[in-house]
Amino acid sequence: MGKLVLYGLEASPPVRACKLTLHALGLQYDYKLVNLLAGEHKSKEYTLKNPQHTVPLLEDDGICIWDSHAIMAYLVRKYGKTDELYPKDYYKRAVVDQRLHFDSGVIFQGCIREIALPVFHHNQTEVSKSKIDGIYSMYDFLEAFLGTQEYMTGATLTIADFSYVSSVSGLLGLAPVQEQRYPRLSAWLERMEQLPNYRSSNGNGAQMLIDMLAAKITKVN
Ligand SMILES: N[C@@H](CCC(=O)N[C@@H](CS)C(=O)NCC(=O)O)C(=O)O
Repeated sequence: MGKLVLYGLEASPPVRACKLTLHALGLQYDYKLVNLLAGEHKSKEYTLKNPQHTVPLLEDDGICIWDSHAIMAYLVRKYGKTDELYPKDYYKRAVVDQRLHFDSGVIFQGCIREIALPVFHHNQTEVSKSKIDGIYSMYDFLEAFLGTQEYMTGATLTIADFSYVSSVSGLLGLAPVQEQRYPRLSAWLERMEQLPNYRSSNGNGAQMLIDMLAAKITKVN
């Protein structure tokens, strides 16, 4: 097995999704902190590894992979003892892939980045109500994706659940998931919180993001 290094910072949702995957697979790895607020991701050294200058970045024996969804899929394919977290079956994999694309395009880009970027990089202190409404529309989809199943793609846990819990858990300060309106989503969140290592892989970092947003945002209008 190669030497794995994960580059990231705790508050970042996609970094936490990779940490959940690494722990689920029982993989040892080194963790290198990249301080985005200090601009460390724009350094020459880092952009040589990841020209897109995002975290997470995974180094596996010298090869570099970035984007959490690509990293999680790679880890399961290469190191998983079974394919359960990222099934080989064409249809099951298509469902997981659909969920992952929804995370990239809607949950992370449309909800988290749209709010976090102006707040952390342009000192914006107000968030529009339409952005909060957008989060609730996204929750409506997640409630529908769950249907009567326990996990985001069916009866078993997959990397789609890691992706979604890392994203949604950081938004709970701005848009709490009310049990009455979202019974399936709120039960799923509780189920995910029972995962071994949940706190160290995701819960603590999600709370950091909630606190960082709360410290900056003074008004929703
Ligand atoms: N789709 C990417 C998103 C990665 C991303 O945008 N990460 C943020 C931190 S949460 C970042 O690195 N921002 C710095 C930048 O874009 O320069 C993934 O899943 O890895």
